[in-house]
Amino acid sequence: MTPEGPAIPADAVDTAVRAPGPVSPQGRRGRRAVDVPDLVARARDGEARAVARLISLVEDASPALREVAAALAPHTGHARVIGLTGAPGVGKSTTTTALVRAYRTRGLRVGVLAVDPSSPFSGGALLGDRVRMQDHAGDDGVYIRSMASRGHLGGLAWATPQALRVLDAAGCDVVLVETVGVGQSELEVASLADTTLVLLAPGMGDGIQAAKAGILEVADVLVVNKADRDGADQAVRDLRYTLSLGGRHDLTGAWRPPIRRTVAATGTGIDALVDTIAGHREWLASSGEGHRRRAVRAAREIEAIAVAALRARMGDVRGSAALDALAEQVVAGESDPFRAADTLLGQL
Ligand SMILES: Nc1nc2c(ncn2[C@@H]2O[C@H](COP(=O)(O)OP(=O)(O)O)[C@@H](O)[C@H]2O)c(=O)[nH]1
Ligand SMILES: [Mg+2]
Repeated sequence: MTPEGPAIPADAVDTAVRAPGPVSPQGRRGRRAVDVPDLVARARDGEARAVARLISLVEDASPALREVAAALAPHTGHARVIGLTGAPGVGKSTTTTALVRAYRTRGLRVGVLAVDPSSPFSGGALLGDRVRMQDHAGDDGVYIRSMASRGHLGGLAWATPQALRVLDAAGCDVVLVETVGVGQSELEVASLADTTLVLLAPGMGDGIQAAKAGILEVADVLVVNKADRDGADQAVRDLRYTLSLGGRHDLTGAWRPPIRRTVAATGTGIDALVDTIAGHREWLASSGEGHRRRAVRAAREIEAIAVAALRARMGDVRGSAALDALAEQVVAGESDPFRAADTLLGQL
């Protein structure tokens, strides 16, 4: 990570304008040249290894990234993206597992992106959760990927939308994105998802605390999980009260986030949750909000890529004669830094 922000390798965003550097054309890991159209075709046929390879390419910001993005684009826009966020331990992974089962029962193809370093999902396999996910092992209608490997939020913010595109193009009907609700990540998952589920559990931070954390603001559906435990009714009451205090949901015609109780560990309430998610999806379509969210999402992605490209070009400018000359003008009082910056931007 650079002081300016997430480190997006310059070759990922700016291959068209940069001369080939010391990096080998095969990529930083010295891999064989990538046959992108073949990979995309195989991923669309449901070949898990091709999906994995494509996600790795976008995650590692491979030089093939641009070609991958272009090849995927015509096949994207189908998957509905469901984000799950909440404090560690509330049951996000368990709920994700239960939702996978529910959607598979409905015959849908499901992708899972676990953007949570503590998640039991890893590399398409499950580490700590084998029993519950056993029924999905070897099921080619499910693709599970942990995004924890990059380790820092900036990298995940960059890689996650790209990984989503891969799963979308690979024919997933539903993509579940699990993000641990700390810091900025719940806001990021909300910006990625069509429908955001905020999970709470009795005794694990009540509704008011959640509101303080701003987490309710991003909720399309509130899930009180571990409803088998004492305090679930109180948690629901707290949430209702907090929601009644208003916020964005007060606007007429706005979606009012329903509160659902689940026992993810046993599957209780999961079918009702699936119905609620479907209801939200209908509202997204009828209100136009669904399209608006996707447009905002795309705009943010473009912005992030453009800013990274600009940074890469600034890197080339740093220490250049043109910048030195502008600096001398500012030192001499012949120019001011704003005018000089305009000049510099004009030269990029
Ligand atoms: N009693 C009870 N325990 C649950 C329920 N759902 C999950 N758990 C347990 O809570 C712990 C944390 O669950 P996990 O899904 O890993 O939470 P995450 O950190 O939010 O992903 C695990 O031990 C689960 O077995 C539930 O509905 N009831
Ligand atoms: Mg988890």
